[in-house]
Amino acid sequence: MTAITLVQGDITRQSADAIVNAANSSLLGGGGVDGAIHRRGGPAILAECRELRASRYGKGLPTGQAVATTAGDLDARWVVHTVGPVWSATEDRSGLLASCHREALRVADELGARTVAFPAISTGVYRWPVEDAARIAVDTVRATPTAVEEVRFVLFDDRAYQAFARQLG
Ligand code: AR6
Repeated sequence: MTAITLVQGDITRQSADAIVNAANSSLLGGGGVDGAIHRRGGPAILAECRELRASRYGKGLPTGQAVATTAGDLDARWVVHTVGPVWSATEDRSGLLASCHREALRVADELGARTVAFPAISTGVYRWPVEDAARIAVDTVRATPTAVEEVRFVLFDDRAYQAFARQLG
C-alpha cells in the first residue's frame, strides 16, 4: 500500500530516496523545478545527464518517459527526470502526463526507492491547469502497482497544494 502525502514547499529541500524532476527532453536543465534541482544538486547531475544524452538519448528523452541520475548534493539518492507534456487546449495529452508518473514510479522501483517526492509536473512553464494535473497525478499514482511506500507531492504554492489536497479528499 502506497501512502500519498502532501507538503507545501521547495522540493530541493526534501529528504527522499528519489526526487522527481520536471525536466525537458534535452535533459540539460531549464527553469522552474529543473533549474532549482540542478542549482542545489550541483554539477554531478548535469554531468550524468550529458552522459545519458550521449549514450541512450541522442534525440532527447521522449515526453512521458523517465530516467534516473545521481542526486548530487541533494538529500536524496537519485533524481528521476521525466518530461511532462506541454498543455494543449486542442489535443488530449493527459495520457502523457499519466505516463510521467507511471514511468517515474517504474524507475523508482527498479532502483529500490521507498520514498519518492514529485513536483506538480507540467503545471508551470508547460501551463497545465493545476486542478486537472492534480487529478491525473493522484489517480495515476493510486492506479500504479509499486513497492514505493510513500509518494510525496511537494507543491510550491498554496494553489497547487489546495488542488492536490482536494484530490486526496
Ligand atoms: N519545488 C517544488 N515545486 C516547484 C519548485 C521547487 N523548487 N519550483 C517550481 N515549482 P515547472 P513544467 C513548481 O515550470 O511545467 C523547465 O524549464 C511550479 O510552481 O518547473 O513541467 C524545464 O526545463 C509548478 O507548479 O515544470 C522544462 O523546460 C511545478 O513546479 C519546463 O520547465 C512545475 O513547474 C517544464 O515545465
